[in-house]
Amino acid sequence: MSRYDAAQTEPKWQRAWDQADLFHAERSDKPKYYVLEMFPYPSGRIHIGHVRNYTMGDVIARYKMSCGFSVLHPMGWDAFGMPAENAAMASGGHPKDWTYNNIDVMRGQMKPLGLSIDWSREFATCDPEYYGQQQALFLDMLDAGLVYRKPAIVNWDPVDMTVLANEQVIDGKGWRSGAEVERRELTQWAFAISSMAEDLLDGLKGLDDWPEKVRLMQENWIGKSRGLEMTFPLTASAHGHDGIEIYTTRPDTLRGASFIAIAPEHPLAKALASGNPDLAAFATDVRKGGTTEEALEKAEKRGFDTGLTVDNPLGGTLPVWVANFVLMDYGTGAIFGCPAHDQRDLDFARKYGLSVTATFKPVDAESFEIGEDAFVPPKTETVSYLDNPAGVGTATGSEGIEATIDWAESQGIGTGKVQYRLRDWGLSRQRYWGCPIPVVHCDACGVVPEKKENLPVRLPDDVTFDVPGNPLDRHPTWRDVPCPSCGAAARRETDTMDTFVDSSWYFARFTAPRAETPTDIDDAAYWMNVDQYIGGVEHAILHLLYSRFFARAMQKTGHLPAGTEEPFDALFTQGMVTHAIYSTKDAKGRDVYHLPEDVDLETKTVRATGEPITITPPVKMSKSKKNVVDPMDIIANYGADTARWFVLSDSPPERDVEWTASGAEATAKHLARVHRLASDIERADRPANAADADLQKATARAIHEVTEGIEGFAFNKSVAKLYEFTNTLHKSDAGGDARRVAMKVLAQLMSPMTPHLAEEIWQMMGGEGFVVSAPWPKADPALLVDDTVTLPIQINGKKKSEITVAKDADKASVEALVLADATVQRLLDGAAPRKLIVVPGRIVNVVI
Ligand code: ANZ
Ligand code: ZN
Repeated sequence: MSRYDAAQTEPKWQRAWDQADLFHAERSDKPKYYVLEMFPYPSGRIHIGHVRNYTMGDVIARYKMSCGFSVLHPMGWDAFGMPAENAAMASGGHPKDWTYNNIDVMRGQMKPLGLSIDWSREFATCDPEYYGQQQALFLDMLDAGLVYRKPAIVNWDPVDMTVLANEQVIDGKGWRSGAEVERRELTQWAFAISSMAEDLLDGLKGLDDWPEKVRLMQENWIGKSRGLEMTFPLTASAHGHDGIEIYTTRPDTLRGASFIAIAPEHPLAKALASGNPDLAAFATDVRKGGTTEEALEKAEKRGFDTGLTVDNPLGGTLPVWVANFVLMDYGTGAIFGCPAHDQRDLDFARKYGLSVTATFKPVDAESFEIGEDAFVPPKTETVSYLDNPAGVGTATGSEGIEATIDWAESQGIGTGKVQYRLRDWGLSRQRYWGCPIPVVHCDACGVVPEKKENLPVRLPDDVTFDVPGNPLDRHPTWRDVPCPSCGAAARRETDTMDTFVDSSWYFARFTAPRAETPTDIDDAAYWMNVDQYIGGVEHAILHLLYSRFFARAMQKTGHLPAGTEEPFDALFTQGMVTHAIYSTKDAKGRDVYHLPEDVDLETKTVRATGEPITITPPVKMSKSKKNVVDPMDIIANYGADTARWFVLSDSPPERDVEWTASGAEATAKHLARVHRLASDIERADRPANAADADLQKATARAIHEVTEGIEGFAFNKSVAKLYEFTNTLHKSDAGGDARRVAMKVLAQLMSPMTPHLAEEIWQMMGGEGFVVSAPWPKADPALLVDDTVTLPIQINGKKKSEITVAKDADKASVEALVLADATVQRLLDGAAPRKLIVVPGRIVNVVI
């Protein structure tokens, strides 16, 4: 019998599956199952994280297929985005060529993994057939008021004269020009996602099969809070403003207010700046540094005293400042600062010498003073109010807030208001490689939607990237078109859509990828929702929130049937694949990293130079640390089944798994051993005997536990059980027939994880058809009943030990076993027990 040769076996079965068109998803009268892994960005090569992600999906898909479901398991490409444009800028090619080449390469790398994907449904989001339908969807959403135009702040690179994405702003500077980035106001398209904030929050409650942490992240992102809106009248009105409206979530700190701060873009600030060059200069200056949350968070607190004051309804006046940390697009763009209970306000107050007054203190504090740290207890904590306008004494923050809102409303100085952190989703991007926004700007008609029959609005191919900025802006024959409404000369919108749009509805498109409309409602009704969605936790906020918004929007515009507003029934976020880091130091003491294949782990040295290496504990694989393994190398060396089995073993799927060369080696050996065992069993012809029953029981247990592991997303447990069952089968003295039956079951149980080897063994054992098409084995419940029982041993009334005995063991043999128990022997210390009472099936009592 020849050795197991994955290199020859795996392609053979892949061809056979292809020829049988086994994974073609079809609507049928069978129950359906839709399993989806987050589709990849075509960066150029697949990495081991992809392998883990797709293998998990494949386990589910193959398992469900065997369980008799009509399975949809598609794959596509999240293909628009900046890296393609960057590559074009760096090496002169075209983003389209770069992208489609990468897709070809990655598809070619994915196929050898033997995934049960319906490749006939494949699409890339940069296919005009896809983005054309996205444009149709956009127009319907425009019609429904779900997308609109509004002024928005963007990162502006003053040297390259272009808008930058947040990730193109590095330390406040443009990534290409190195110029200090400014914030600029432009008119941008936005999806009205905040109008659905309450519904998006509410929907989270029903998502029982989502990780709790993801639901929490969504909840925090939506950020519902109740606060108070109130106006502080200006002591003397200025530029037509009589007062400043603020929003606060801590009205209970009103007595500690020491200043009013408004955003640099606040209408009052703008009006003041027009007559005050110093303020204008201040506003320009603080605009530098970009719009990223991180940049705003890190930026030093800076203010400009306007000299104006407001009257505080609680008495006295407060100065009005313009401050860089107040955002125009949140609340009212104005706040009152209470330094005692907000760190940001405290830093600001200390810097500019503003007063600090506490409004509450810890309940047990005798003396209380604010130093460098603001006192910011959670709202649920009980505090002692020092001076609350509503007369609150000792209460939780939430109680204090509610009471103060009620009081403010009764006094007519403010109104309670629910506020969400969630902003509308700005989708305009000033770049080429994205889905064109299908509208035309006409001087006479304004913004005119492109006619649906003219979709897709295709990206022009003849563009160059030798000058910064968006090539669509300088492409006259593409840009200049007649107005679809009046026919006058007009201009196409040259902004394209945020690539998050592309990934917000692809799961729906997979249900009818060639439809002439965004979806086919019957197909969507059959296949939706996604039963199991699998992906990285890095997409736990935006991608999932946007998809949930799109599902609702698509329902409103008739593209999805009822019941799909939560499109992902179950979500699983898998852990990463990690690897140790190997490094040495160069002459200057800097770290030099080495690829795993370049080091000898036995001598802990670099192969080429013999230098000793330092080994740093495993972390996420990254090219910069060279702690990477290429899945293609693994497949070339050991085969896909080894890679698949390894990434599922050892760690629970939600945790990180450490890739080691020795682990891969051991996996390959194990799989070869399973194959050898199958060869032995194929030939062996031992007669039926007493060991058959034990093997049958072990088989039933294996079916039960492997199935439980798959159903419960604990693939590592299934893998562990399969190791154990293989050993049992290896050692079993059962007859040839019993062993063949057990081996067939082993092949079936391994099939979701190592499909190629499983097909091979299934065939050797004379299985009919493909193992993946064979019905999933069922464990005979009678064989699962445990026929042993564990009895506690009480000594003088206290439980001291326990024994496991056969259920039908007689009293005498139980007594003998009790007396042989190590703990009992130690406590008896050679003496005989005064009494020994066995209650069969329940307990053993010993009196000494
Ligand atoms: C007074 C106050 C006192 C505040 C205190 C906090 C602590 P959340 O809860 O996240 O919604 N705020 C309001 N609008 C803002 C804006 N446009 N830019 C920057 N900050 C703004 O945050 C609401 C709190 O953030 C509000 O409550 C306000 O400061 C600030 F001891 O008002 B607070
Ligand atoms: Zn017109």
